[in-house]
Amino acid sequence: MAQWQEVSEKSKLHPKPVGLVLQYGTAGFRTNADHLDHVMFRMGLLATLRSINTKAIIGVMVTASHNPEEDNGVKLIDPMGEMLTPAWEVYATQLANAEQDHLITVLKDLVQKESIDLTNQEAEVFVGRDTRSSSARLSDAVLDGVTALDGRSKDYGLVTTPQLHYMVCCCNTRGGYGKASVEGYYSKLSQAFIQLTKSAPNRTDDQKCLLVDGANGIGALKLREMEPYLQGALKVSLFCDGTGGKLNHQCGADFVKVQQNSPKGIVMKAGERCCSFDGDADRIVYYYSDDHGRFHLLDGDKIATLISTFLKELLTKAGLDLKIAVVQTAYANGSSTRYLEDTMKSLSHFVIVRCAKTGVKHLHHVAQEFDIGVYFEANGHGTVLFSKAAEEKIQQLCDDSEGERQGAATLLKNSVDLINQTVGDAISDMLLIEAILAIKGMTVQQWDAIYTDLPNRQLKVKVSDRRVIDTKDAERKTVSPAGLQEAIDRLVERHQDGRSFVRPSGTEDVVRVYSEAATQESADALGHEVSLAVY
Ligand code: NG1
Ligand code: ZN
Repeated sequence: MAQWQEVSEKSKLHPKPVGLVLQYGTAGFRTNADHLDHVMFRMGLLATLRSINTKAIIGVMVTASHNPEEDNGVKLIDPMGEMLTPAWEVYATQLANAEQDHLITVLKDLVQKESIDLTNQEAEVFVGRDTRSSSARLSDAVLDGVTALDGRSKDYGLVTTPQLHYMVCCCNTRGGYGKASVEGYYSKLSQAFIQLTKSAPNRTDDQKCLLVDGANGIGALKLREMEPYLQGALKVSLFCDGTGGKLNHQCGADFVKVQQNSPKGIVMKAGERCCSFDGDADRIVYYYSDDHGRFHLLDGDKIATLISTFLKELLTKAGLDLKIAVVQTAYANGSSTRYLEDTMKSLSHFVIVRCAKTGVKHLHHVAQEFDIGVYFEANGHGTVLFSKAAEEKIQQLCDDSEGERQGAATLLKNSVDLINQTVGDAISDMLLIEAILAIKGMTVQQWDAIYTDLPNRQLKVKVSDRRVIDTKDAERKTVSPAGLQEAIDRLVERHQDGRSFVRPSGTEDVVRVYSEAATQESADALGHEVSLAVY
């Protein structure tokens, strides 16, 4: 078939380095940008086949999120704006690793296995990219892949990852989710935010100010673009906006979370609200400095607690009997889980708490089981999902009720509109948090005081082959190598409130070690001891 010939010819322009093996990890492929040209071309091919297979638009985002500027990566987006289905991750890995002269065979196998009819089938792929210097040429390689299989493509250029997820969802729902343009995204979110914060009339200008660390990346660019749409309802003071510093270097959500410190060079006044995005703006963490200059982090767990409490209170006021769950990972601070499971129950704010494997695709999947699923990784990656039935009930109550019930239903409706349900979104999450704080008249300190985090530590250990570590129970326990779990158990026992687990990273060639305990010294010691047991 002529088509295969063309693919074969074009693929020679994007040659695979012989012997290079990459895995579709926690969030797609990620490595040094110099090794990714062939992967991008092939992901263009894969997205085109997926588009034919699902009869829908598929997204390809070129980004390596919080990794250093020198790295790059690619994330694929399925029809409803969710992450690529795991079965196709396997194809993605096979395609990325096929040696040059084997590529067509692997493609034909895929076409046969998925019964894809290549004749007269329309395919469309949306492509977006972050601000890395390598992203433009790599997204061109994706577009080449789409063209090689006669697919149509739309290049959205510089967008945040969640913006591209939004575009894919909007188009595949024929506008049901919003208008598929960055302007459509800004308008939808801004309108919802303005409506929500109208319910907080006593909010002062001081409370409207927020310091935002844009990680020197795409989030900074896009937030600046969005500002006029917010019509002064939120005043943003943007730093690490890409004009001076390097992407993710000593700034951004990952730096702040892992270092448990503010971005380098930022001056924070006591009590001032600050937040950091990551390199593709799908993560956010908040923080502030207290009167003694001590740094306080409000991570994904604190965000999930704030949002779920807010939604639960509104459901109670609206008299809506909807099941709400909070989905966390093993990295969730023990205090947050205890608060959600015990304290909220004692306050009659019952929420279901579940633990999923690391990676938002796993949390997203679990959250879909409930009427309302609030999911966040501790690192600040997360969102809220509403079932169709839940959205309909909320809408109906807005139309049919009055007084306090209608007020609560309207706030719920505006929250639904403000939330990017396709994936974690730093801009959307930031606006939701700002609206909740305004409506509740809450300072960042009061939010922080909901519960006190257990001191914790995250470490990385380099081993020769991280895949020898296998885990179970949502990664909270190891099953191999033999004896490791017993060793961890013995170490944990020696520390008050101790908890620790290890797992192979899906984005870096390391084993991650997490530890928490009653004091920072104890959490650090436990982390160190467990690292030695892994090594
Ligand atoms: P890995 O490298 O698999 O731990 C990291 C984050 C994940 C997720 C992905 C994708 C931690 C401990 N892990 O995964 O939560 O966000 O990157 O960006 O933060
Ligand atoms: Zn990210």
